[in-house]
Formats: sequence, structure tokens, C-alpha cells
Amino acid sequence: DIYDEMERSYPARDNSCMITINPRRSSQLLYPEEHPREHPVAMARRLGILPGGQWKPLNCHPLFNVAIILPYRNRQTQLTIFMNYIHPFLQAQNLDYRIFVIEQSPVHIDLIPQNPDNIYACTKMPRHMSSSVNTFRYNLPYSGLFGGAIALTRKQFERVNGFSNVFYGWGGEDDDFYSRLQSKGLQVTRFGPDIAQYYMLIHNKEPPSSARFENLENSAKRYDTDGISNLEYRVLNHQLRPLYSWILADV
Ligand code: NGS
Repeated sequence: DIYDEMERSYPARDNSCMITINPRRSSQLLYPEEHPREHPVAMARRLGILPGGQWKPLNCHPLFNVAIILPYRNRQTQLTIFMNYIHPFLQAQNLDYRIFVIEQSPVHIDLIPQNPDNIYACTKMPRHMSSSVNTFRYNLPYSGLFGGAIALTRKQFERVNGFSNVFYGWGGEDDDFYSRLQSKGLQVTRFGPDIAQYYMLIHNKEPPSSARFENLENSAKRYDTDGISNLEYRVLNHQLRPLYSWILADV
């Protein structure tokens, strides 16, 4: 199964951290909004998080080294809820991780993983992590959905020239990314719906972008020219905050 595949991709070393998988464990989180919130500095101190939101287990060799990248804008409350929740979640998985918050265009932080077995590390193939969301009654709405939370290696990301830069506003950029993966023969994987459960935080929906269908129709022509290869950005500001590394970018 998928965990055997992960074990093959990441062979155990001496004193490797254990990753305990218990498929029968049910969702632990019902209402993330009601979880207690702690002051960021107090939380960082209590959980041993280094400035910039970095942590790794000290008593074993972590199997996974992960950058958690959150595109973010204007959702302070949700960011707080997410940070309170995700650090203990990632630490329970014994990951060597660092959280980056990239603030720029209109995107959401709205998905909270509910099952501690949904490991925040890469599988051999790009993984759609949020395939079972409460707002879709924990069903996958269409087989090509690759939006929300995804896990892939830097190499895979570079192979498809990253994300397209022509999508602004809500919708379509994830569908475009999925077709890029397919064009390079990168088959997407998903864990079972019990493990891939997510809770969507309540938020105001952005209006869908009107250009998205047109952009999708001619997406294949742009794979090689539109993406990392032509991305222009400036880093306007950056800080190591207690629970994450913050980067303000202008695109
Ligand atoms: C599709 C969008 C995707 C989006 C998905 C789920 O219709 O970008 O819905 O959205 N594609 C287009 O608009 C072309 S959700 O309801 O989870 O916000 O990810």
C-alpha cells in the first residue's frame, strides 16, 4: 500500500524516527475555531519551535525534511487557528519542518487536516492531500481535483515548470497544475478518504475569475514558457516570526 511505497522511498537509518500509522484512529478535530489559542511566543517556547517556525525531533533522525508553504492574504484569524493547530500536528509526525507563509495575491488558508495519519511529507508521486473535505461531505467532487493541500518534491515541481502565472482570483490554477503533472506522466496519488479528511474553515468566498476557463483551454501551449521560467517577483519584506517564516512578495 501507500505506506510501503513511502518506506521504500525513505529507507530507515539507525535510530530513524518512528512514524506510527493507525488507520483506525478517527478524526480528532471537529471545530478548530474552538481550539484554545495561545500567545505565539508562549507556544513556541512550550513546543520548542525555533524562530521562523522551525522544529525537528532531537532524539531520533527524522525521515522527512519538509517545507510547508502557505500562500496567504488577509486572513489573520484563520492563520492563528492554523498555527495553533498545525505545529502539534506536525510534531506528532516527527518531521523536520519549517513553515513558510508567503503573503501576496488572493488565496485562502482554509483547510485543516483532521487525521494525524495524514503525513505532511512527500510520497513518491505528487499527492493530493485534501481529497476528503467536510464541505463536499467528504467526497472527491471530481477526479482531477488537485487543489487545497498538495505534497510534492522540488524536483517534481521544477519538472512541470511550477504553477502558471496567468491565473488571478479564484479558480482554475489547480486544474492547470494537474494537467501539467499529467503531461509529464506524473500520476497523482491520494490516501484513502478516512485519512485525507479536512475541515474547511468558514470564510467569505472570493468571486470566481472570469478568465479561468479560457486560460485552461490553452494551458498546454504555455507549459514551458509560463511558470517558474518567467516568474518575476520581488521580496518586499521578510521576518522570522515565532511560529513561521513570513515572506511578503510582490508579483
Ligand atoms: C473548481 C475550480 C478549482 C477549485 C475546485 C474546488 O471548479 O479551481 O472547483 O473548489 N476550477 C475552476 O474554477 C475552473 S472549492 O469548492 O474547494 O473551493 O479548486
